[in-house]
Amino acid sequence: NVIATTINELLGPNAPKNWGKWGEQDEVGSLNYLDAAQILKGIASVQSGEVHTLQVPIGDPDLPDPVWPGREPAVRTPVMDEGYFIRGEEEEPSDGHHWADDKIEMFTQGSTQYDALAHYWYDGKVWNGYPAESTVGELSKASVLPIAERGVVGRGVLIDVARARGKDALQRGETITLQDLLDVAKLQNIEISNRDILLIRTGWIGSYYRTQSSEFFDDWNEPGLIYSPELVDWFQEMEIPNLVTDTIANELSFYPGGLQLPLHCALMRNLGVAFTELCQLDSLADACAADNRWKFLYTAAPLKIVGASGAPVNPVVIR
Ligand code: UVW
Repeated sequence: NVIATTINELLGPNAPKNWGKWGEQDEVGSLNYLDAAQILKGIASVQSGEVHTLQVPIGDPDLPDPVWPGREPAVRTPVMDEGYFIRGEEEEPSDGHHWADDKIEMFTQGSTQYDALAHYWYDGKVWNGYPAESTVGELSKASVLPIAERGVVGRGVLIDVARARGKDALQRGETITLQDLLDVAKLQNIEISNRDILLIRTGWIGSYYRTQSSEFFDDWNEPGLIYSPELVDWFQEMEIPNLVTDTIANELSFYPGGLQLPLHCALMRNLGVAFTELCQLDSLADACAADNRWKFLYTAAPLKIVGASGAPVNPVVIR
């Protein structure tokens, strides 16, 4: 029972990898699984035509955006509005038109977002074996841009762990194992199929908006999926293209022993699984539970930010 002190030690030299699977120049990884057949399966799962958007609001002045420690909530500043005319700070145009403009300052991963595949790494290499030096200044390989240019469309499946545990939300540090995922799928009477986009609900982000509690930011330890070799093998065998959750980090924030975010390394860096984080899944989950249909068309178009480590997105689900 050796306690790993580094990610490299935890995952080991034979950690499963999809490097090279889609060529030496690939920058979108497991999203390659989302071919035309998967898109048609997604479309075929639409029955009621109802739409759910999964993004949290950006820049609410009354409730700071939930962000990872070290990041700051977005700040929106109005740079033009009627006030400028009232205060005489803007000359009155001769044709009488007035207008509003805003600017926004935010972390590219400071809201619901797609991570670039080169967002997180260990051992000097990012996704597909590109050198860590390719991240200096901007991500010249596997930035979020190729994901944004591609777009993400496929069949999604929601695994509602919070509901299965009879809770509004999991607690800090509460774990989800592979067996838990499979058990909840069984309880929901569904099968997770190969190449499904996997959405996991913990209720965590929903609880922030429900309670509006500043304690949310204390004692940082989000609930979520916990690393195990079986879990990583399962993701690889199932060809899961995209993991979507309602937590900021998509996994238990600290692995027992203190390692931070090993699944970012095992799934994103090694297998090329796209990460969509910080979603609001509560209304989608209520709708799925109401008619016991947990599969749907999932679409997402992150913003095309050149060289960025992530980009805000408002995923749209159609049931
Ligand atoms: C970190 O980068 C720490 O987290 P995330 O991938 O959740 O943005």
